[in-house]
Amino acid sequence: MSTKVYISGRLCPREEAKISVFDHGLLYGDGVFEGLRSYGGRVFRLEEHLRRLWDSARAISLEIPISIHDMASAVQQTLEANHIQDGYVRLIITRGAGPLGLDPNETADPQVIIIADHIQLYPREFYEKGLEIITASTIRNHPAALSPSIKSLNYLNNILAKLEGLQAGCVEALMLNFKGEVAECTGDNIFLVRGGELFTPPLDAGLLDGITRRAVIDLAREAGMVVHETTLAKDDVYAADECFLTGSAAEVVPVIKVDQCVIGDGRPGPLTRQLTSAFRELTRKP
Ligand code: PXG
Repeated sequence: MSTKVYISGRLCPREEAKISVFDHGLLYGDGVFEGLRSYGGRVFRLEEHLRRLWDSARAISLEIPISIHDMASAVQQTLEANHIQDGYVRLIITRGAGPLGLDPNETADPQVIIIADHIQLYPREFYEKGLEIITASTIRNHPAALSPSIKSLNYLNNILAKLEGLQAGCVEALMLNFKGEVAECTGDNIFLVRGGELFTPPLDAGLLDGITRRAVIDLAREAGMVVHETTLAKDDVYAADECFLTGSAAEVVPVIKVDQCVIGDGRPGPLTRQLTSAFRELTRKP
C-alpha cells in the first residue's frame, strides 16, 4: 500500500505529492517545519508542536493557510490513512510559488505538507552504550542572523555541523554559539549531570526550545532533581559526570564521549537511565 501524503488540503499517494520548482521553500529555504512523534496512534505534545510551528511562521511573517484546529485533524488523518501507530510526522509549510527573486510578497499559495512515516531510531546499541560526539567548528546560527528558536527550512548550519560529526564517525555533533558557549546538538538538546544535579543551556544561549527538553526538565523536577538552565562551556561538558541528548526522534540518548574526553566512567549514568525510562513511560502512557 502506497504512503499517503497530505498536500493541498487532501491526502494523495506519495508519487503524486509534488510542489512547484518555483516554491520559495525550495528556492530559498523560505518556510518552517516541525517533527513530531506518535505513540500508540496519538501524537506526543501535539499542541506544543503546533504552537511552535505557528510561532516559527509568525517570526518569518508567513501566514499558515489553515487553522490550528484543522492542522491537528489533518495530522491525525494522515497518521490514520497510513495506519501508523508509532511513528514520525513531519509538518512543512512553504512560502509557496512565485517569480524568481526573494520577495515573499510576490508568492501565492503557501503549501501545507504532512508526511507520516515509520520512525528511524538510532540503533539500540546507542541507547545501551551511549554516543560518542564531537564539537563542530560550525557554530549555531547567530541570533541576529536567524533566531535558533525558529524551526525554518534553513538547516544548513546544522547540516554542516552534522557533516563534521559524520566525518569523525559520530552521528551527532555539539554546536557552540557565537560566544563559544554550549548551545545544543544538530537535532537534539543537551543536558549534563554534575554532583547529582542537571544542567542545560538556557534558551538565550541560542537553541531550539525543544519539546523533549521541556518534558525532561519537568520529569526531572517531579523526581526531585535540581535542574539549572545555565550558561555552559565546553569544559563543563568534558567535566560532567553524565551527559545526554533529547529530541523528538532520539527521545533521551546517553553520551559517553565528547571530543577526546570520556564522560564519567564511559557508561550511561544513573540519572540518564532514570530519565530515559521516565520519558519512555510518559510517552507510552495510555
Ligand atoms: N535542536 C534542534 C536544532 C532541533 O532541530 C531539537 C533540538 C529537539 O527538539 P524537540 O522539540 O524535537 O525535542 C531539534 C528537533 C529529524 C529531525 O528528522 C529532528 C529535529 C530536527 C530536524 C530533523 O530527526 N529535531
